[in-house]
Amino acid sequence: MQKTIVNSWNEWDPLRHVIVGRADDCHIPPRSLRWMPPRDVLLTVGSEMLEATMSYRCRWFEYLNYRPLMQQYFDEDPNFRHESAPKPRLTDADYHPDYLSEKIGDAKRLAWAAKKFFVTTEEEPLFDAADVLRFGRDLVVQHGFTTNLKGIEWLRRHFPDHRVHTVNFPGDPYPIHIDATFTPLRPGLILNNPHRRLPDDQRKMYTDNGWEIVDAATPAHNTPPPLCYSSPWLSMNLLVLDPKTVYVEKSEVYQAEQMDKLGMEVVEVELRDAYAFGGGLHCCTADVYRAGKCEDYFPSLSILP
Ligand code: DAV
Repeated sequence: MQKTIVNSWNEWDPLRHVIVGRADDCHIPPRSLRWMPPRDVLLTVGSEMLEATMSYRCRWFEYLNYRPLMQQYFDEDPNFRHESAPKPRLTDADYHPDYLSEKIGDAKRLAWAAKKFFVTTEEEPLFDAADVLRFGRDLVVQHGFTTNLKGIEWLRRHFPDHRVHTVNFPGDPYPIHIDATFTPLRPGLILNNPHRRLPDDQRKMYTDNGWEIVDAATPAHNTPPPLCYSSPWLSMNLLVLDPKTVYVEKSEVYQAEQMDKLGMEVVEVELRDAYAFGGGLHCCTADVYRAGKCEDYFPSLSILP
């Protein structure tokens, strides 16, 4: 068998090797170490795989699931770098008390999100890997419930050759992970959740470099399936196979239609019954190898003023 090579710099280059999460032995609520979405834990940047700090207490041990694979990649790929972000203490000081109380309505939540007042505090660096999107030299990170500003600062210091950008999507009352909100499809094209639009003052790097941000199609469902904690916008939690081909969940007919109109070949995958285990096609996978190298998709940022 061919030896593993770890190399992936963005969300769209031709995918050759991917980790696919399994829901075997899962319990809701979680009772054991097994949980599904590898995307939430593992951040692949070039030949490095970085284990995120995570910010939910119940996910503190999740990295252990992937250690056998990490060991295998370490043995097989002489360039592979296995990294782990400092494990957080996750004491009460990490969370605003009563933030998630059911007495707080959506209007208040939206006002809090607009003010960037989230459930997590700035006690220590926190991030989930699924809050990060990779665009070659640029990393785009959502500041929200699962990633705080110290977490983003930690990433900036950890990846000194990258530009790290903080983004917010004020329309989201529960900003957890960027991958049902902002989905790059290929160089120059990003889907954005129309209920969570990127604010105008954060669009400059995209418009200056010829990137188009289009509204994603409406999900085919009004509600998530039973026991699923994500929103119906898992419709846009796509997995790009290469800049012309995309995996779309089989029941998400409007999303598939939009992909077709945008010139992408659609491959349907039935996954909705697994949403309860942590998410859609992007969530339940983690890149190991995509053909291609680190490129600069935002050259205007390199020009000094
Ligand atoms: O819209 O509920 C789900 C993202 C899961 N990784 C949402 C975000």
